[in-house]
Amino acid sequence: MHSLKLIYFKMRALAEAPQMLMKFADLNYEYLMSWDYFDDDWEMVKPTIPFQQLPILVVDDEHQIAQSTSIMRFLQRLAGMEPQDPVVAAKADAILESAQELFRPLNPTVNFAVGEDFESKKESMLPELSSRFADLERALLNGGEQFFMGENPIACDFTVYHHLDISRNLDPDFLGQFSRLSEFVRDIERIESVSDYLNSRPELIDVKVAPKLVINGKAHPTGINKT
Ligand SMILES: N[C@@H](CCC(=O)N[C@@H](CS)C(=O)NCC(=O)O)C(=O)O
Repeated sequence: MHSLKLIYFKMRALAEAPQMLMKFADLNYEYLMSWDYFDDDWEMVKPTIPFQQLPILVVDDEHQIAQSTSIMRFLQRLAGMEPQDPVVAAKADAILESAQELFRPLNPTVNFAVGEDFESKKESMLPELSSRFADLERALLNGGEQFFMGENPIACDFTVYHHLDISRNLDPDFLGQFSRLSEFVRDIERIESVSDYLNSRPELIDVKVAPKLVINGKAHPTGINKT
């Protein structure tokens, strides 16, 4: 078994899907803030890691895997959840990449933007969000299964879930326009190991006012620095 350490910041963003997958697949891991793992400020750490951004997954205290979708594919392989048919695997990848493209500007806006800036970013991203959500809804309907690639969730499902979930912090009513996606979200949330994770993760509060994560009972401003 590999030792797994997921390194990230104080944000509800790219560390969600890998943690959901690891909980679902019962893979042991540690989640560490950048400053706790590297014992240094981000500006010192940044130039020393593969693509100068987080998350990274540190495997066996030796290998640093960068890029969220690479991390998801690696974890999926470790967990034996990877589709064996190359065509199915490629279609799953297309879902994964299409969901990952929702990251920006959705996640930074929810985690950091406030006031007028939040509202204007929200208004300008809604058409693009609407189009991509419609694509994902169609993929689910055409697949005719409970999850994107069958009766069990795999990497792409957790990545899609995260971006649908965080859209509710942008606009609580938006996801509801997509009934099949809403059903998908409920199905993911019904999985016990996943709901345990969702219910115990740091709460994201004061979105669009002064966003914070409540970690061990203390509210910390979202960000890349130790507080
Ligand atoms: N393509 C990367 C994007 C990673 C990314 O944008 N990371 C941000 C945090 S969400 C980051 O490291 N920001 C600090 C910086 O760029 O200096 C992925 O999918 O993992």
